[in-house]
Amino acid sequence: MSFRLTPVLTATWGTDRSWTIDAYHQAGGYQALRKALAMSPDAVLQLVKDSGLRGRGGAGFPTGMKWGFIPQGDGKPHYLVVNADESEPGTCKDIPLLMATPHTLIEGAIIASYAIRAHQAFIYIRGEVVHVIRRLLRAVEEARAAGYLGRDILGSGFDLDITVHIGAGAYICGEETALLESLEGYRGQPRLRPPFPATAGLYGCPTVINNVETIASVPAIVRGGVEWYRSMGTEKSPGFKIFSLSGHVARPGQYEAPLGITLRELLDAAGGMREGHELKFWTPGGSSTPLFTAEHLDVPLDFEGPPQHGSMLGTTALQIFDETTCVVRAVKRWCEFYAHESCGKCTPCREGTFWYAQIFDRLEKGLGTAEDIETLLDLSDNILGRAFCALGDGATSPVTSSIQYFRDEYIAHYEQGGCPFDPVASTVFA
Ligand code: L3W
Repeated sequence: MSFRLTPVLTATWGTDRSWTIDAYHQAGGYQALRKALAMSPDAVLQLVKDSGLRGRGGAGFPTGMKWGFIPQGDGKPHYLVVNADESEPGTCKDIPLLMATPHTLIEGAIIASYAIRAHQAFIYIRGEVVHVIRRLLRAVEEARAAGYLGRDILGSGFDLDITVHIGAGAYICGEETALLESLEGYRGQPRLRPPFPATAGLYGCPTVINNVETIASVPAIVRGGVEWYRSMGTEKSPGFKIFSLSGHVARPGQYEAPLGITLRELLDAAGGMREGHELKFWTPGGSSTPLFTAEHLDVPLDFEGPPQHGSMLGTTALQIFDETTCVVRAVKRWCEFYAHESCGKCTPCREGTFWYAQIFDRLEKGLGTAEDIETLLDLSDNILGRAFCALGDGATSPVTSSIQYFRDEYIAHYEQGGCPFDPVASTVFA
């Protein structure tokens, strides 16, 4: 079922020692770097702009435009920061990429740094993934030993070093400005934007922050060219993307496909729902995007999103749930996550996510009331657009969309005095 799959980033996953520099060289690795260093930094930037590559961290912001915001000739140091703090619920693409082919990220980071004229890059990686950190550190050492990092890279006159910085396991540090605070040694809490990092980022200097998958896509674009890249995906969301399917599917895993593919097609590739079960609801991009149902099976998965949601594609973490799942319990778990991970800086998010968790707990225990649904919607109105960063907004997505599609299930919780799914749900969520 590979008719719509486009393995580029994932092409060598599962092959013998794919993470080593030797295997990466054999697959054509670091040729893009040679090509890029033979171009001017501005030409590399223009190529990425023309490709239409969009950020893979959740917002889909045009990568070339972001790089183009970095002022040139300003006399300040410029920095590249790679956001490897993957922690959005269901999101599991960056960590496997770093395990399988860390050199793709390193090569992309060198090319990106060259384009924005940065001489220091940081990879901010979450602290829990010790095995990934070890592999990444080893790969950076290999790249340095091969002359791809350090002074006068491949005789080009360009100097760059990469520092791997290990975070301490806070979801908020995936928010770009909280990440910068953490990198500078402060408590990870978001900064007010503007100024955006592109003008005042790390240590107040112009900084590009991109997700792992965004930067890892760059070498293929440099090698393959704009036309090749744009031959995949849609006009406004070109190229390929790793879609992570988890939950009640026959073959969960990573499926690299053109943007604009649908869940129906991805499910075909993944062997369908687990046997004997039906799709009930799913997340198109982690828990911070609105839930979808079976009626959205043919929605193109691109960054435009369906107009009725004004939604983003998020991190393409497709969590698939069948009819055995209690939607209220699933949303409760996400709300507990947001309440736990809220940094507490702003009241709407700190208090709102705490209230969410309390109300869902009541509903699940059979202590809910008829007012709870309206209270949840009212709370959502007071968080959305009023929180300091995207964490609060994201928390409202599963709440409001689940009430939109499954209001009856909420009503059943307080009318029947508890979770109608309890006997099954206790095994599903064990
Ligand atoms: C300069 C301007 N730069 C925007 C830059 C900005 C940022 C990028 C996108 O949140 C979403 C969030 C989560 N001058 C600029 C500018 N920029 N205007 O463009 O910015 P923005 O504000 O649209 O989004 P964001 O703050 O980066 C990201 C959602 O992703 N999400 C969660 C993802 C979680 C992970 C993870 O665990 N790894 O990725 C899932 O949906 O809710 O809405 O760089 O500086 N005028």
